[in-house]
Amino acid sequence: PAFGERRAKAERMFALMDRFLKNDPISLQKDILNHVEYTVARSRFSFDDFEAYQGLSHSVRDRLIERWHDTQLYFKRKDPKRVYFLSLEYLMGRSLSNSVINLGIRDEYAEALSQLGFEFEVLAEQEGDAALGNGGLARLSACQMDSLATLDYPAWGYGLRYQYGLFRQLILDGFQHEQPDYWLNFGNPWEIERIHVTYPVKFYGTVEEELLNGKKCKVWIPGEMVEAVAYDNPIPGYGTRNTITLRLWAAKPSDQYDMESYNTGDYINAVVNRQKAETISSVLYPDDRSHQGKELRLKQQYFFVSASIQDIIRRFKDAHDNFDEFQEKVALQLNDTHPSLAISEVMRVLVDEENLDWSRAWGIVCKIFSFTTHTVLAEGLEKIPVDLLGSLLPRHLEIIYDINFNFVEELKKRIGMDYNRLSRMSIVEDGAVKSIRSANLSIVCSHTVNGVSRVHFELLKTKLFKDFYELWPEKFQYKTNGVTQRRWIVVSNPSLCGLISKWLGTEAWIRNVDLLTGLREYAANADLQQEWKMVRKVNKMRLAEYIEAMSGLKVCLDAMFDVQIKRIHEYKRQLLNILGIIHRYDCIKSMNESDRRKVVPRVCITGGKAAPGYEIAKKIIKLCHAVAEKINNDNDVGDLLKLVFIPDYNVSVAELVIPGADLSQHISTAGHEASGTGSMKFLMNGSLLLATADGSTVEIIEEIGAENLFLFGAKVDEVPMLREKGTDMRVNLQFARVVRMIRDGYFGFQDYFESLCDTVDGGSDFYLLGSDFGSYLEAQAAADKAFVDQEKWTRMSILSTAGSGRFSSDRTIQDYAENTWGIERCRCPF
Ligand code: B1N
Repeated sequence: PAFGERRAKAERMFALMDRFLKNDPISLQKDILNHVEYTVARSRFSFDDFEAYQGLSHSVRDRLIERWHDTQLYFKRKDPKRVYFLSLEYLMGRSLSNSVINLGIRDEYAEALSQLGFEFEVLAEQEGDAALGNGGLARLSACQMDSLATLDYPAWGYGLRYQYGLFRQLILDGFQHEQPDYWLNFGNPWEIERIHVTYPVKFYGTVEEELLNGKKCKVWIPGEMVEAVAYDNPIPGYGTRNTITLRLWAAKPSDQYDMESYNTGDYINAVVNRQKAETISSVLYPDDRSHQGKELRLKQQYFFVSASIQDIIRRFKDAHDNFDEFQEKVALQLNDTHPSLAISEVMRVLVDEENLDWSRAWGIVCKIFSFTTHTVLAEGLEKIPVDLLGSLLPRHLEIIYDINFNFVEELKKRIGMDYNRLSRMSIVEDGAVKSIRSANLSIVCSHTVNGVSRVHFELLKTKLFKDFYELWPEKFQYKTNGVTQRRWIVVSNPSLCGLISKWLGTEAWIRNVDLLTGLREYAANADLQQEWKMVRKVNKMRLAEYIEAMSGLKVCLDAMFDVQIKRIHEYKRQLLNILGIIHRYDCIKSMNESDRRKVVPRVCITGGKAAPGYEIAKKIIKLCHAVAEKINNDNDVGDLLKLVFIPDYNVSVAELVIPGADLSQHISTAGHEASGTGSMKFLMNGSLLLATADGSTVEIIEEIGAENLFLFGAKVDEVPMLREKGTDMRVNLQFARVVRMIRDGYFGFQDYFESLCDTVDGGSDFYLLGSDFGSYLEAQAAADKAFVDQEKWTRMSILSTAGSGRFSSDRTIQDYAENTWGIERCRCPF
């Protein structure tokens, strides 16, 4: 009865609270000014753009909170199966525009602001860029959160609230310098601090055996304890009231633990030591590939996993009094192996704290975890040194050993005493440094393992996880990545968004992106083509203004804007791009006047961060600047060729650059890019792709047709043979010549570039720049030729956007929901 009453009261409250905040321009103005006066504490009669942005974002925050509360209450009442997405990285970028668009009140805000004498876009520019991640993997998490909310799935994201996001890239004299990104300095209106949602997280110590009710059990006596505090970031869906939670954990000193040290009299040192707890969530690791077995990184992983698992189990226990239904209510998604300690943590909690039998706990674990791998090469897989794990998490190491023991015993029954295979598949690697193979742990304990594109899936089956695939073929799937059209068209390219809606006669594609195929029938329509070109021109203008403001370089709008922006990696072959540019320069220099008139002018735009310790990547950045210096100051070349490096590439920069690209490059050595998601954003925005048959490009070709992009280079299965063969510089004369120009000091810094040239010269060209160079130049020439025929180019551009629907994260998420997590939509009705 008490429950019935509470519920009746809650329903009455709901009726009262419905649309509590009004969204007409007058109400919005009042709220903004209220926040300026009372939250920001500036006079409502005198405030600048940044303060206006603060007032504005707090008024948006209020509206987010209202829907978020309603959604969370609704989920609680319905108690559906939930998915918990565990990721160590999220690249959210800015939130303001995205939020008001998803809330459906962008125009109301714009009007309210203009009456106050402000422009929405100008205020939106005031926001910093939330960069709690490195690159593709982290932006994928952010896109998937948007889709989970929009598709009404009952989902939670969990991660770490780093105080320092990805470093800021400063370019001095062409060299990259890293600066700390203390992003919280200016306040963060998009998070809600939950001072009462905290959990203790334990480290170090010993494991002891105790008798409990005549039963032997293990007790972990930890040596250190810190507190995890929740910060909730509401994620609004588009065209729905649903607003889900991205819960990020921050480390704080624990009150319970170190009372002792206060009694020793050394008060100051005791406080200083306490404060060290916060270092756990202080800084994001900026290397997106190399795993260095660092203790702090392992601590970060366990810290966020432990807090999340405690939170998930607490939520489950609020509504259930035993674990029978756990697997019907909980799905846990591992975003790569970074959160794989969640597996041993769930086992530990169920066995040691909830007193379940090992076999019952194991039965549950095997039904709740699924694992996405983003890795292509065996060397890229994460390993945890056993010594490190044993000292930091002694009980977890035991549990992992037990899991492995059972697994290997089972395996012996299935495959016999094939020692090589047994040792390859073991979770424990007995090498020079004994270590835990996180991927093997994740595969053994997950019901589903997926790659992120079809090509990637093939590589998993035949190479990376061949042994496991042969054992459990039914476990393996692929879910081709996707990106959200809300962020990558609606927010970042409003003019294209309007144009698409006009020609489709509906805005429904923003929730149902398959409708974009409707553009195909107008691809050759002269009116659409005209408008399409206008929109593209406006976006190029925006980009050109940015380039000029940043570097002083004036670029010509009629030139082809050719863009490659992404993290700098040898396998992504930014060097191939630069060598191609040198070749183009060299050709122009040797041309006579009449030939020059036939050259299609280009503005080559590159950008991206190099991991701080990645020397070769840093040299690529310097080379790009050295070549730009030479070309851009050569009056003889003028507007025929320009090269720009855009510093500090991040999500907000991407939103500006991508809509302005005519051509974009995705030119990794085949078999190295698990998926690639940048290409999808360019595709949506009508940029043509110049690409290798790697990652998701292979599927893009199927959607838009090979005739609508510029494909080149070796295929995945040709790579090993070509590597064997090596590049013969005596045959490959064009390639030899451009490398020689660098070696000879044509761009200065001769000694500095030597080791960079060594990576592609002669026998050591691992990423096959030499063998792909010829076909790369041909593809570039084909792009030039197509660009001259603007009618053809525009048709290809329209067909690119029209064929981009399959690469929406909405499609990816629906596939995960139906085929991996087994969850259903739960739409808040208010
Ligand atoms: O994940 C993206 C893919 O589209 C890219 O092809 C892939 O390279 C990228 C360790 C990574 N793989 N591995 C990482 C990130 C951070 C880190 O600490 C590895 N990122 C990718 C999305 O599927």
